[in-house]
Amino acid sequence: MNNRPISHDWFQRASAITPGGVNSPVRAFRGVGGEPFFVARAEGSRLWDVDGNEYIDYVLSWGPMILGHAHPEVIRAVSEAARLGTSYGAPTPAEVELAELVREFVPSMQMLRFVNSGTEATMTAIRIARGFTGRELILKFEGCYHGHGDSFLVKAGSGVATLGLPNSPGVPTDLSKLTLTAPFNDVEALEKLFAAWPGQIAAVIVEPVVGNGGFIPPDPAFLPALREITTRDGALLIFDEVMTGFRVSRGGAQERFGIEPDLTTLGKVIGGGLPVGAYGGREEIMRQVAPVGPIYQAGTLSGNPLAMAAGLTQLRILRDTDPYAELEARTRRLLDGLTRVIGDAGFPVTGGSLGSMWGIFFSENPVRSFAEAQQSDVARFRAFFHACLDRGVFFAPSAFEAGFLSTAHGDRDIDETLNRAEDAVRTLV
Ligand code: HOZ
Repeated sequence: MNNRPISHDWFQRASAITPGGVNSPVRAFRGVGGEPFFVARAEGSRLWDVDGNEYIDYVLSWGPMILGHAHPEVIRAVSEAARLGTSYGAPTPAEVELAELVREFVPSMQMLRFVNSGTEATMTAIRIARGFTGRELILKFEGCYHGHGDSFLVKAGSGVATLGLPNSPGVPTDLSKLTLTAPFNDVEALEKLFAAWPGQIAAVIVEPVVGNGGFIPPDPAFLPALREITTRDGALLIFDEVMTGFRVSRGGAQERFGIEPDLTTLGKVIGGGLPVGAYGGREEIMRQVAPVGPIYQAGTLSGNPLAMAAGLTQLRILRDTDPYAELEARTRRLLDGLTRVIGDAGFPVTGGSLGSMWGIFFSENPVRSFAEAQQSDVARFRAFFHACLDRGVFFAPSAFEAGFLSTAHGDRDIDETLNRAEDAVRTLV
């Protein structure tokens, strides 16, 4: 904290007016101890705090900044849009253009609608699944986080896991009874739940690659089994691609693994750093949404012109430059380097990456489920996090969050990160 006195003052002031001093729990650093730094500005791969410290940023606003911070073309598009007005509450061409572009990337989203966050997208997706199937149960996986909607705060990941809160007070018991849970990557448990509740599960919702319980990839058989079981039973399959969308490949996890879900939820990247989410899927399902169908969802700021401008620009750049092979290779280099540096120092470590999403656990064995993630050495992660932060490398402040990489992260960033991590790891016991 010594080198962040101004952040400390802001944190004191923030804590007096906002719970935990932050507007989203994981940011408070409770998962790693200490106090968060307050950001002054960001550019490319770097962040600067109000004390003037510089960090190589692997949080990237928790995913959306795939082109790095303050990309000049995105900033120009947002500035130009702002001059034309910041919100109309009436349709604009940019909404149509962005929707068409999203569908080009993710063709299973035959129709889609924009909302303001991933949470709104997932809340709506299960409402649609329930309305479409006439069933009430939903099934999610332990450690997966689908935003803070009531139905999802059951054995959830992200901040819920970071703070060790199994469930949240305020969620009606009768509602949480409608949420069934199974361990990620456990097909047998899934089969058992479908056998116990035949024809009653409206949807299975999944992070196809878990990012909110730390980075946990699916076993090769897992997603195909999900598709097969849901189709057989008449339940919908919802891929929550808020983290994986435009990240693990151009068309998200569904493209990477060749599985077509019925509904998809997106967020983060499609807003280029402004608040946007989207849900969409098969046309016959989406035509149930008001005003065409009876399932209601609405939002004054949905399709906000600034967010559409940022999203359109970011996605157009991704389409035109196709940086995916390079991003993936560089992310792999970072991951291999980190696991080598930590392993060479004698600490058990495991990790993985897909596209530009990655993660490590201080664990002897590969991590396939949230229960296994919880068995990793969280105390050592905390020490590593702080040692890296003190050396100007910002990893997610929780053992249960994925990391990201942007096109602005060059080899120099990776080299610097690995040198600093090597130095940081020497401080661990
Ligand atoms: N739940 C988010 C990451 N999985 C954290 C959001 C934030 O603090 O901004």
